[in-house]
Amino acid sequence: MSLIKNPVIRGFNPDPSICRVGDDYYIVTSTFEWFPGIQIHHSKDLVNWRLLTRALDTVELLDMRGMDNSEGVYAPTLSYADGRFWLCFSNTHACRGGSWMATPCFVVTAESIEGPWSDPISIGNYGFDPSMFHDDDGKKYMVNMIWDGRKNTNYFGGIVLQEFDANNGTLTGPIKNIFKGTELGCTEGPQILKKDGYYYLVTAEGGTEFDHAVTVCRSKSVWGPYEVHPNNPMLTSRFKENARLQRAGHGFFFETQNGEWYMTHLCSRPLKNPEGYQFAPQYGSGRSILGRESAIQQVSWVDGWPELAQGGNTPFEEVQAPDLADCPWPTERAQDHFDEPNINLHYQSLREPFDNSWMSLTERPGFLRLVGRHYLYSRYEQSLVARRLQSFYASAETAMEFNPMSPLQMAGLVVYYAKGSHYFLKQTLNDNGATILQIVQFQDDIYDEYDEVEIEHLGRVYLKVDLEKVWYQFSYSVDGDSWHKIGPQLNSTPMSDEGGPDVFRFTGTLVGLFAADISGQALHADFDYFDYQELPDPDW
Ligand code: 6LW
Repeated sequence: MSLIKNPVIRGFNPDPSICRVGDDYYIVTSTFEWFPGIQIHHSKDLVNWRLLTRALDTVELLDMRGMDNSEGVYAPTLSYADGRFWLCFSNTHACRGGSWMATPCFVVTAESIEGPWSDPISIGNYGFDPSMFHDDDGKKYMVNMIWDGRKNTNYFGGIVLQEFDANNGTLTGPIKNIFKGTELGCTEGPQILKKDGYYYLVTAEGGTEFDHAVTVCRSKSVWGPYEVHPNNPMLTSRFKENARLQRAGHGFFFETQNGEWYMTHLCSRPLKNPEGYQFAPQYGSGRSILGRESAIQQVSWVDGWPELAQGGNTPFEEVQAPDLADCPWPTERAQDHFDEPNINLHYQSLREPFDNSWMSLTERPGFLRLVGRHYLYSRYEQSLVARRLQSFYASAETAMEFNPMSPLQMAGLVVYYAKGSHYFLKQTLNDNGATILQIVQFQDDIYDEYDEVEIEHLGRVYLKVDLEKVWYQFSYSVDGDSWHKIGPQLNSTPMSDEGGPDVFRFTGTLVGLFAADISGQALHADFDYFDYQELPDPDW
């Protein structure tokens, strides 16, 4: 019998929402400020998952210009009814003070999971985790968290329900607060499931850090009153420092075509303090450098309540797979030579779509050309093409051709968590006009440069970064053969959800290629390939 190995979708894939249509399973996950918005993953056996597509790929569908770190798309939810997929999401602007967020919420629909998606329809701006419940009498309801806006409630006000008139594309009738939440607080991520005459309202509680949890309650009426699960929370890692999957919460239940029950949830795999290295103590003792990830548990129903089939309420790393035929996906090619007509699905850009004005695969066939724009420490117009780091042991390599004429022009290889939290290896000129390579470390919004290395410019330079859990090491080569380390080992853990004082750290680390030019000349850099490799991980 096969096993499901958690997390099933690794590296910056939080807030999973699952939807089964026939024998196809889809999980959508949050993308925050990364474009295109909403990752859609596909599986036929719950064991093997592949990234299939992303939904929000135009500015009309998702306008995130100027948004800050960890703003943008929060907790999308996918459902299927009336021959269509329904995808709800919010496009969130956060108030760093914490007391409110501007959270316009939308639903888009499509007949095919690969789109095209309809224009966004507004479903209010109560909170940031909207979902759509399709009742069997044909009615539809928008379910969402609502703000309270006061500090003593942690700003969270419970879960609201309102009917959605699909013919007119509008919310209609009364809005009711159907669940104030339990003492765990921070009630969010609501979704409703109907089973055997009960409405089950499933929410995420405790906050998405180490106290996270799945809360379940049920009612005979969709409008409530809802009673809480007798063994609530039915899933959590809180107070369980030894649990390998931490921060478990934000779940939802689903049934296979053969009547077996499972649930999805988010989790993280925080790294421990390396020997001799002190974390800033105020942010806890673990660091999630890959962000939050998606996992699956088996579920059984006891007296009309869902429980983990393997017992207890701690997430399991290995879970019995359902009785479905194995469906592995072809191994993806590690080295991308930029010789396909479209950019590889794994890449994302910051806040804006890929656009010929700044990136091209055709200007010079076989190369990715990036036109230098703003520095990476900006919320506007970065020329950055990046993919998720999805393993604690990985490497990324490129060959770059770039001819800077000014220290204000730079291009290279970057590991990026947030605009004030990224490390890069750049090629540029120094003030003497010599071509140099240099490591830059941005940490907690503070910019640091390491010693520059002068290179004789040969038109092409090879750049590489290796990740071994808590350490990044950059290196370079001028012939693609003999490699030289550049800069010290850089600690990976400040680039994590817990790595800084900003509470809005919800994403994960990406590795990518960039070009920047603030000289006004919009100089381009050409990249011949990008080789991302995941290496064996003895721990996972
Ligand atoms: C998301 C919320 C949550 O909107 O974290 O863990 C927020 N749950 O439901 C950001 O991902």
